[in-house]
Amino acid sequence: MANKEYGADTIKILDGLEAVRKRPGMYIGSTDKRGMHHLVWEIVDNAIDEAINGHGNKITVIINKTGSITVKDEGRGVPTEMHESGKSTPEVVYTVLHAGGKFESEGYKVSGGLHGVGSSVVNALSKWMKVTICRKGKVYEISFKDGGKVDKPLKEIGTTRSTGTTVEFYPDPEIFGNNKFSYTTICERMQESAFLINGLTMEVIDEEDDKRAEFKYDNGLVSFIEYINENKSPLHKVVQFSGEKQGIYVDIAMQYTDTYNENILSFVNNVKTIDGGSHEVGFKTALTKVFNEHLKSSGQLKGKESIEGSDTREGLSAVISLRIPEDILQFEGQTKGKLGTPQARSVVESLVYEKLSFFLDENKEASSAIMDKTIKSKIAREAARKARSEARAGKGKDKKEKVLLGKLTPAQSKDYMKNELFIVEGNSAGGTAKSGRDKKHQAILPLRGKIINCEKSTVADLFKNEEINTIVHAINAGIGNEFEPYDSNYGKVIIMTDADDDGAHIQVLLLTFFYRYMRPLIERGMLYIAMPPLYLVKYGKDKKYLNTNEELNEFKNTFKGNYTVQRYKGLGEMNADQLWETTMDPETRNLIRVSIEDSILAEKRVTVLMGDDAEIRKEWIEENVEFTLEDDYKGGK
Ligand code: 0R9
Repeated sequence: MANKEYGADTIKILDGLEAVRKRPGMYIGSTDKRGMHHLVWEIVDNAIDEAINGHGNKITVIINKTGSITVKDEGRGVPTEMHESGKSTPEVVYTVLHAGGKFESEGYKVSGGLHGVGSSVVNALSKWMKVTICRKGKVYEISFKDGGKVDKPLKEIGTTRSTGTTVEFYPDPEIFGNNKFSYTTICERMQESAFLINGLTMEVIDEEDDKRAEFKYDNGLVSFIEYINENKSPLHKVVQFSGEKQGIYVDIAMQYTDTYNENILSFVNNVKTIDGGSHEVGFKTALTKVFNEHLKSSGQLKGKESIEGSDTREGLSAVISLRIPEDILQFEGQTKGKLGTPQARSVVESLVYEKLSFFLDENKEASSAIMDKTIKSKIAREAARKARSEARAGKGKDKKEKVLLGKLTPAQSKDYMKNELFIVEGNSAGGTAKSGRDKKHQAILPLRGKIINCEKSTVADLFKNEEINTIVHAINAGIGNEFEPYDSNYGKVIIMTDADDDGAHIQVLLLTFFYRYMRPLIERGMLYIAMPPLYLVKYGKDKKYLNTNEELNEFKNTFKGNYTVQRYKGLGEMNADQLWETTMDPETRNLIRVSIEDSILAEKRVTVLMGDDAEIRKEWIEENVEFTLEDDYKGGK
């Protein structure tokens, strides 16, 4: 770059890109793995816009071996003409902040909205970027380096019969460290987009792990619901309706199954609204209203009887997809995952009210199955409420204290987010953990009885389960729809079980519970699994804890001299000091943070593995689980 002279315009542009590099969080939310994937969504969204506008119906994403990523569309190609500034249009699009808007024709920007920050932001945060454009019979290329500086200006490099734009970029390691792109995360997002945009083919290729997936659906949201409910038993065919009011276009599909949980997914301009918002409120309000009216007119509800919203959503899977013009688009919340636009509420509410009432009147069989389920939910909910209030009224003590008395050993600090709750398998390990812990910040809750499989239980059964009740009261942040992770008594909830089959079983039951009833705890990264070591090896006066069979093999292969190996089967085999040192001390322990990488897949897994249908479970295990002998490493068969 030596001696290169910049004009005033160029300096302004570089200042703009530099501002992005100084404060990436302002543009893409964060510089972790999630932020790095935002770069991909940004470029993919531009490709989707072109497809929605009717140009090209296939988008390909390639995770390259080198760590760069390629996004390719088959649209018209970014215009290559000279811009009035004397630069080529692609140079402007990829270096000027918010340049896209200046070229936009009306209604251009259809996808995005959540981020929608522009391709230049991706360029600013990349070590290098290369854009290849096939347009009007010719191939053009332009490349950038070091956060958006032009490396080679736009140049015609050949001829072609195809059209489209290909963007390849390498996120700057100075900003994103050595984070890697996740095939699963990208697949989830591409599959979602394929569901939301009829006929669009989304291809994902992982060159590093030699994996490939293609998603294309011709029945839009109906296909989406069929996919979500694949392993469940539906009560009726998928209901789908769409309509437009006040410039807001609404598309909804829904179906009830014989399960107990609700699964509502919502999207705005093809981006998931993870925290819901006005559209979901409108949907739920309409559901409650329609169901109450329907049940009153059929005589299933009498006088002042009514059902609550939650009754109408037991076993419901629904996808709500909105297109909202940019000028009235508002997002709220810490991660901007909640739709604010107030009109969305009334538009969705009136549409759902009208169409769902019609559907229920016209489809007697489906409506009676759905209404029966709702009434059952109401009865179960009232029974649970009664049981709870009787338990409370019976004894003088405050309910929460009573439930926790003699079970929870609390932490002393009132700095809740710094506190940790260890849910420990068994009383004896609980006792060891109690003496080994850091009293200030660590609380211990030993589990005595069995945890209920909440995938096979109603909410009412759940409240009758003492262990679950204790956990709910200890965390003290509500449950189900009312769960609020920021009210939690603990910043970390840590499941600590033995490293054996029973321990794994308890883990799965607890994870199912947290997934179904305290999911935001997982989404906010507050749920962990403790990893007690598997082995203690002693040599001379020294000792070492080993966490896996691989570590043990490595030790055996490299250590010269005498040693003994002790296999820990249970937490109870360790004394308090050992448990602290290996599993509880924040300085030395290993924790696994529980996360949901692919939420739809997670939903399906929980249904298959924890649900009623043993046949599907057997099939899944046969297809997906590799059986190995635990003691294989001994090689002593
Ligand atoms: C692989 C990722 N794809 C893109 O980023 C992409 C942007 C883009 C595009 C147009 C077509 N395809 C695209 N792919 C386009 C073309 C025309 C008009 N508008 C958009 C046209 O042929 O007239 N553009 C997005 C912004 C712009 N082009 C520009 F106009 F600002 F340059």
